[in-house]
Amino acid sequence: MVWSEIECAPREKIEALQLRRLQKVVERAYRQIPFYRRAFQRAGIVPQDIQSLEDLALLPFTRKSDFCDNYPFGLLAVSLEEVVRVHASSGTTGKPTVVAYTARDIETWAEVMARTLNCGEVTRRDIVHNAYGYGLFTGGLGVHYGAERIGATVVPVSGGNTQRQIMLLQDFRATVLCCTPSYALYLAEVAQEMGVNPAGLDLRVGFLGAEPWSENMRREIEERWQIKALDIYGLSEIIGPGVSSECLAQEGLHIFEDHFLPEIVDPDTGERLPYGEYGELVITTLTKEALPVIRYRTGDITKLTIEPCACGRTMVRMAKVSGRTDDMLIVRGVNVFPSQVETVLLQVEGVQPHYVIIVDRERGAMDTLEVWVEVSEEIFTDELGQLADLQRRAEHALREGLGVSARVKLVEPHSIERSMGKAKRVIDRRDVYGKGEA
Ligand code: DLL
Repeated sequence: MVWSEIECAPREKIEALQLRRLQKVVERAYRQIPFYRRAFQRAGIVPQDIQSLEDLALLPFTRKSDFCDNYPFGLLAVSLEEVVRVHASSGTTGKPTVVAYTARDIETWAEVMARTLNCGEVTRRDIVHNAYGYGLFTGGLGVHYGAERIGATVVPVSGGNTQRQIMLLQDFRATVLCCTPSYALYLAEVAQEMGVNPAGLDLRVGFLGAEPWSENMRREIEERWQIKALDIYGLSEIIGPGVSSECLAQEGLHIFEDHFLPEIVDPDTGERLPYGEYGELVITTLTKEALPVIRYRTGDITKLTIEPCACGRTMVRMAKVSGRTDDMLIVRGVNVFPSQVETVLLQVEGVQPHYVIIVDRERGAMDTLEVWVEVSEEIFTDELGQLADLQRRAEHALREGLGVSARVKLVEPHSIERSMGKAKRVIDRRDVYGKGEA
């Protein structure tokens, strides 16, 4: 059983609904948001030019940098009086990307998250262990409202305190696990260390996302926990989690297309690509009130298909995200731009602007972030106490600035390789996509 009839509707019906909604959202964006009005005018477009879904290609793109330029509330289509919630994720500069919701947007979000959980046949009899972070991150509250909408029992455990999470999983006998894939593996590892067999618990399905993960990692998680591990996708700018979800067929993620209109474009030229070709996912929101977004360049690489799915849903499916077009790293579900690391480091007195960022997946599970940075000559030749203090200050600044902890290794002046061209700032040792996979 699907959650909403529209998920299995004939394509013509879905597309007719999309066009009606698209015309409305374009009109609203033009009328209410000066940023869009200016962008449309530059492109020589008026809302009446949108007569078919293909006409979407006439509209200009929106990018993450547009959120930064209009920080914090410049892209809203409503007054703050109508906003009932804000969330935020990392931006390309020091400032976060701020997103906002009206009461109806929260309803829409609960609806698409209920559909997501329903894709794994979650019902009111289930107990949902929700280890996505609660707070400005959209993961925790997004899953929470969807699970409540279904009537399931939510355990709002959030991230961290891993041993306690294992105890709660045992005692409450949760049947559904929601967290990032790397945390799912780490949880399994900690359970084993505590002498608890993860496969012996009551979990049967996991909704894992917020970061890229490979089919190999899926196999590993499914085996250790003896669950079906489903991939869920979303991003704050569009709504949070709830943009698309795998069903139990595990053959791609159904995009909830009556709310989010997807396209695939060539990341270099912006040309639209046909079904089946890999490119950058671009999304237009069709129903968002507070923050309608037109042709958002997600930076995520995937492909679309409208082939029928075994589950009966007719909504377009996207392949597992296979990478990103920019240098954004995702560490334990938190977005981190190398430029942010630089901004933070350069505010710490005593370090030099020569650094590398090393991302790894320790003990096969949790992502770790390590920053190697050169120190000034004076400090280096000084006593050890000062170095230890500098390391602490740098680690503190990174944790505050990035929202995720990083280990700092202070290295000798001139020991980090200098670059002749584009500096290679990041060494990513996680093999997230799994070698040899499409
Ligand atoms: O990560 C929303 C979310 C929360 C999705 C919980 C799923 C579960 P942001 O913090 O704004 O929002 O980060 C969005 O994360 O553009 C992708 O690059 C990446 N991402 C999200 N889900 C997946 C996934 C949330 N399933 C950015 N596979 C997106 C690969 C993903 N990458």
